[in-house]
Amino acid sequence: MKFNKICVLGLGYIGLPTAATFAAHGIKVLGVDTNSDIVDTLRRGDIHIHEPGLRETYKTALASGNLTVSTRPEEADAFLIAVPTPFLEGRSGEYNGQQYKLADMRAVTSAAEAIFPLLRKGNLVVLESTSPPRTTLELIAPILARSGLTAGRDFHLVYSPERVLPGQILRELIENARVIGGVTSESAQAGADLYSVFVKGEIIQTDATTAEMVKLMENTYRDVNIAIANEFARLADKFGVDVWEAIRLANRHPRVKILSPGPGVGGHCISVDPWFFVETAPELTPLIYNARRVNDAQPRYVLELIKRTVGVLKGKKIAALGLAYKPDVDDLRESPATQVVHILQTEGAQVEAWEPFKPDAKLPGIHMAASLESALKDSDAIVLLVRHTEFVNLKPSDISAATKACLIFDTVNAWESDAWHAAGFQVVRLGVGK
Ligand code: SAJ
Repeated sequence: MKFNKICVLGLGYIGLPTAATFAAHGIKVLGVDTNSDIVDTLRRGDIHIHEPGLRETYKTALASGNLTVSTRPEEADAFLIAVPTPFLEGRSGEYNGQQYKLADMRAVTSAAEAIFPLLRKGNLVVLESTSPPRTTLELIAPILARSGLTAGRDFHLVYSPERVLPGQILRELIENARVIGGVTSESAQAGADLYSVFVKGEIIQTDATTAEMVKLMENTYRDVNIAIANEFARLADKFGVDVWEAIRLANRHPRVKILSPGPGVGGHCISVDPWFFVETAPELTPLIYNARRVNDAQPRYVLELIKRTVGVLKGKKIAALGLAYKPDVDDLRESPATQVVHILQTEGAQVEAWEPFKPDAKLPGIHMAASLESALKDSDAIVLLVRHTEFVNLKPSDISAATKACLIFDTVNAWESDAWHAAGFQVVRLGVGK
């Protein structure tokens, strides 16, 4: 199938790079976002999100004349839905007395409702947003049927998950394998034709519900594996073992690959997606549910670790290094580091936070320092929360002049304890009971 014009609904972390990449590959793209501030920013040639290389790709796409942006969709050969599916605020489900979170599918529903009046025979519609299993068949297809056309017979309908890693989106968009799940094999083929415009990785065709499960399985697998690493850290604390050393040795086994413990699991993918399984089948998902609980409890475990050494936190000044949800990104949303800061403050500590990737961030209730030095000034203790490369590279001499603190809590195994001990610091590492 040939595509002259496509319409991408949702210009966020996935939709914008996808729209820009299609346009840079010669396809006419209308990018649509219901937020007029975002559309205004993009029309000015600016971008509203930080992702390495995106500004350049977006500028190239604009300059080519292939990319335009609007708050409303138009007729096109293909429609891509890349809108957010966050948690539903203020409501949860319950199974056997245990609460679980629910997906907010309103943006997906609105996008499908915006498409159906424009739908023509032979069109392709792709859902990319992470969604609970059977969303394509049971939510999207019925809405699009209001056009009078039937998915799989009159138009093609596909679920194709994005699987790109924030920080490397533009490269992974092109190089990763792409799963295309069609409601029919002809739909899957139409989806494969579309993505083959720029995807260099393998394009694998399957059915829509399998593709939905694949996406959720990938992130759930990672979440469960991080949960077990976090439990190993707690066990190592209890048994006087260094979990990082134990993991390194266990990973010498040819079939073992334990991930890293830390202050918790953040971002808007791994800490969210497993709930989509729990929501649709709570009776089948005790492991997935409990892994989420373990990872969500990890910021509190960090607090306990700190309290064990410091005792009462009231009035203590703490420098928190790193607020991003993971290393070397500027994304602070759903970050376990910010949760640790909030919990420390609830216990009465005065926290100065330093985030080198977003020094100007304004987070409610968090005091952002203007520099590393000002975060460290007058601090009684330092807590390292994100393994940013520039933190890993810090040497004791880089900070000893700036602080009177000699107590360091390293939650991400960034610092070689011996060197810091030699410089007069006491280092308490997460998962090191020794
Ligand atoms: N984390 C650990 N220990 C680890 C690895 C990660 O505590 O060993 C933490 C991180 O610090 C972070 C969280 O987990 O807080 C998630 O980080 P991540 O790098 O594992 O994943 P994301 O959320 O940035 O991106 C994931 C990726 N999925 C997988 O690796 C299976 C990405 O490929 C997906 O496209 C993305 O979710 C998504 O959009 O779903």
